[in-house]
Amino acid sequence: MKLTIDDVKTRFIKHLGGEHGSIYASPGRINLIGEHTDYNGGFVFPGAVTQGMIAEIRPNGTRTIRAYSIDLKDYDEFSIDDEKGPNASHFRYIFGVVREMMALGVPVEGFDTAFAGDVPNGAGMSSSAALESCYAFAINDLFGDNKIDKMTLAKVGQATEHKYIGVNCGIMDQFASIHGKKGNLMRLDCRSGEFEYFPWNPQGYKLVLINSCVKHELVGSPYNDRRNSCENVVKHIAAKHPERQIETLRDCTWEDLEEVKDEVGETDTKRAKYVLGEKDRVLAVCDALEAGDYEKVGEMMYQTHEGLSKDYEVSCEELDFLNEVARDCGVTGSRIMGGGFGGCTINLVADELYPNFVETAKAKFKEKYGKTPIVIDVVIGDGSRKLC
Ligand code: GAF
Repeated sequence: MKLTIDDVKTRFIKHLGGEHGSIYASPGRINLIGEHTDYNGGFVFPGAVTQGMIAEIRPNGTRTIRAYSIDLKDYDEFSIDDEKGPNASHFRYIFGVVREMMALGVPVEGFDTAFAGDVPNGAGMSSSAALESCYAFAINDLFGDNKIDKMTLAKVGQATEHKYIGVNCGIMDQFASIHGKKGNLMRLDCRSGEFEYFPWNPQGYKLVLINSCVKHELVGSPYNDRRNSCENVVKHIAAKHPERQIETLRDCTWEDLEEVKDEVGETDTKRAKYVLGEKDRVLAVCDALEAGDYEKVGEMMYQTHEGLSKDYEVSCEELDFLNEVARDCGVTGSRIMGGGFGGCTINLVADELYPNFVETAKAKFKEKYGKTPIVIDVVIGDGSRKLC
């Protein structure tokens, strides 16, 4: 369903009554390369998309939140002072953001809200970050005089995932949702927080997502295990080199890994191996983009897929299949996008190969798995903003 502001406004009055509030939007994201590098202090290369979350919000001064999810047709009311919060995750995201903003000193006084989104759920396009970022941005505007900077707002969303949802994610998704800029990807150094915009206007190529519709769900998934593996490797390397300031895999070398591989075991070694490779690939992709070398960009994307599938083990049969189909169709680059365990592949495809690729991917996938994957053309859009 393509979401319109009018849909949200109509439902807001229907379910919450009274006068209109203000309307805010925040997008989902794609990521060209740099997967599972954010919590390892590395680089990521995301961009916001035009799909996102829209919320209407009206302060109510009652220290409660009255919230209606338009997509799920679900309503709840909860106090902002009761630490427990609501049970349903779609409301917990809002509650977590409110609590984190209050902890930063923002005088939230309660509000009525209705929200809806068109980021496909479970596609690895960060629908939850879109929701968190939308409320963090809106609360800063409505209650906080916009005093909180954007990176801190992104961290509010991340802390919500950690403390209220149980996913120990990195900063990429919330960063991209808040900072997105139409027509631009962003290279973020997750250690320093520095980033730069890269205009994304590849001549002769398109970016397209093929959604396997295998539900990607990071809550309760082995996502946190992957992070623990990386941190375990870092702990062992740091113990051997107290003279160096080793905090994440960003600070570690291939030689360091070689030194601890027997101590940490085969699984953790494989996880770290993927991360060290990915760290270099993001930088290689940036150089290649500057040189207009899309073949190189694509080669790196295939390498990432290989690493995510064989070493990081966050792929699934359907995503590996889509990656193979892309290769067979001559697609320049293809890989799993996002956390993994389902969701989409992201594909860099030459214009002239695009029609054949999407038709072949749909047909072959249907033949093998009995359902048609969803094709999503990537359009890079703006980050969090007030609509009216
Ligand atoms: C998920 C997480 F939320 C991000 O922080 C990131 O780690 C990503 O998986 C993998 O790159 O989207």
